[in-house]
Amino acid sequence: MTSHLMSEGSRWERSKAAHFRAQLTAPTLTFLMEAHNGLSARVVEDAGFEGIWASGLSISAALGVRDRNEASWTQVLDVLEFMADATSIPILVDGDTGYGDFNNFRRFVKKLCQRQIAAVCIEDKLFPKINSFLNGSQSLAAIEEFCGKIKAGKDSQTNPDFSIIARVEALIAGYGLDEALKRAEAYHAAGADGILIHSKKSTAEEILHFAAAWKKRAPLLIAPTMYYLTPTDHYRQTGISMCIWANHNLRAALAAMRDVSGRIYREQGLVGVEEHIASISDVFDIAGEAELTAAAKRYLPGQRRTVKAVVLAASRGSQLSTLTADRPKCMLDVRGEPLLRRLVRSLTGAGVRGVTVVAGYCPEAISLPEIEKLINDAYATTGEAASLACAEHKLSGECILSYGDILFRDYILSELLQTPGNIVLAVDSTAPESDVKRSSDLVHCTLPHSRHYLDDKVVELCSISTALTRNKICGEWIGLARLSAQGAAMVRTELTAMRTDGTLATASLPDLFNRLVARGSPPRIAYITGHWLDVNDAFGLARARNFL
Ligand code: SPV
Ligand code: MG
Repeated sequence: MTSHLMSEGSRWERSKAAHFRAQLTAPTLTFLMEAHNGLSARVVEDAGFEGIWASGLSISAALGVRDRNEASWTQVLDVLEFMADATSIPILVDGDTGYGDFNNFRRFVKKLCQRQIAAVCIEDKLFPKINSFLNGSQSLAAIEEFCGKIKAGKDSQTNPDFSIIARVEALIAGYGLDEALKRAEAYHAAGADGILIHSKKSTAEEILHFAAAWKKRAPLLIAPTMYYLTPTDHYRQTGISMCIWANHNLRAALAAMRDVSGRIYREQGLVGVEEHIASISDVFDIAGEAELTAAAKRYLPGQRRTVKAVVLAASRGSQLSTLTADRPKCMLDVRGEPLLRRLVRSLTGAGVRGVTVVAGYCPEAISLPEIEKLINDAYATTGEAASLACAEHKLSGECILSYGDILFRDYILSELLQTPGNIVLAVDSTAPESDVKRSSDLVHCTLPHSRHYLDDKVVELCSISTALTRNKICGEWIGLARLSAQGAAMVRTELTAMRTDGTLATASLPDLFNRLVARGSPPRIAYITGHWLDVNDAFGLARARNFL
């Protein structure tokens, strides 16, 4: 195949195979580490290895079958595809005996090239093979037949850099050095790119004798599973090209899984194992969540921002009487779900990531998996600004600020996210005509709501208070605000100033916004018309039930 006809995939295929071939023919010793699925392959690459041994024993064991060609070649191919997709280093596949005769092998080779596999190793035994360390018949293939298989493979590879390693099993089958050398010579002459000489002895003696007699006629590979005591430098000195650590990830995983399963079974709990196992975020990391986040920023316009949220949910809601005897009002049940869960779902549904809830009254009653909880211990004697100050370290970057007792239609949050400004307050302009509640955060703004769809005049806050003269009221703040990164910094600065001048403990969020107005940094207004509610009393709770 000429290079201009190669697909995008083929060019990458070629580079992994070329990398392997360069390692194979280099005068230095390269190490290949065993992997048996996408995860373990990624672990191998992350550890720093330059190549992977896709072990037949390990892949079989991970699939729950014996290393006797019980897994079909297409099943193995599927595993290899995951491994190749998960990594960028070359993979040498343990191809057993090639899954049949020369014809089966050449089809296998073509498929491996398509799957970006760099090289395959086939052993000179008979199908179905058995693992070299099992007692039982290790019948060798006829030399001529095996040479034909190697030739067929070399003639079929669609990537010129793909390598075929011939594995000599003469020592495993109990033949001597001469038979091993004769076979290696024949396989090399048939076109093998390298020779894997295998041994089940507990010392490296026969391997080192073979290497000395072989005299680097072709690259030599070994898998010192049984003769693991031999210092690695001996292989270097003997001119061995590749050393395969053949099954150690599978064995490590087996021991660890047994240990953790046994312990959880015995202890009927997770406390004992938690600190000994990988964290969930570790699992997300190795699966590549970070790459997806970065890609989403490139490709999804709606996800270019990372917006966090701080929800203030410290108060009991004393007007709710016994309903909040054992929980804060944000945890009141509204049609089968706590208010706060609905709020958090609205936030995450709009793309907000990282919701921090500041609790106070009955903090233990606030338990939602997708939030981070902070506690304002002094909630009984302090106000909203003090609760916000508990989450001060979260006020960096873009941030939604919300009361914990509100519900709103989703479009209101989208509207808020789209309104430019450093600090933007969602203000309901319908409230003054309907039911202005005693405790409402009423706002006076630079302009009333024009209600013209295309009106994009900038409206800013003049003042916010529970007591405004009627002619000044432009609406009610619904308890939802957006802070840009700069807005978050402004709020942090103001909280510090309030702490310094002693007003922080008792201040409300409206107090904070009024201070920003006084400083010449008034929050901006995003007008809305209804479609939200807050829960202050039993009436509010009933409205919440109807709202849904
Ligand atoms: C494998 O890893 O499947 C091998 C090497 O073939 S060994 O098990 O050591 O024979
Ligand atoms: Mg094998």
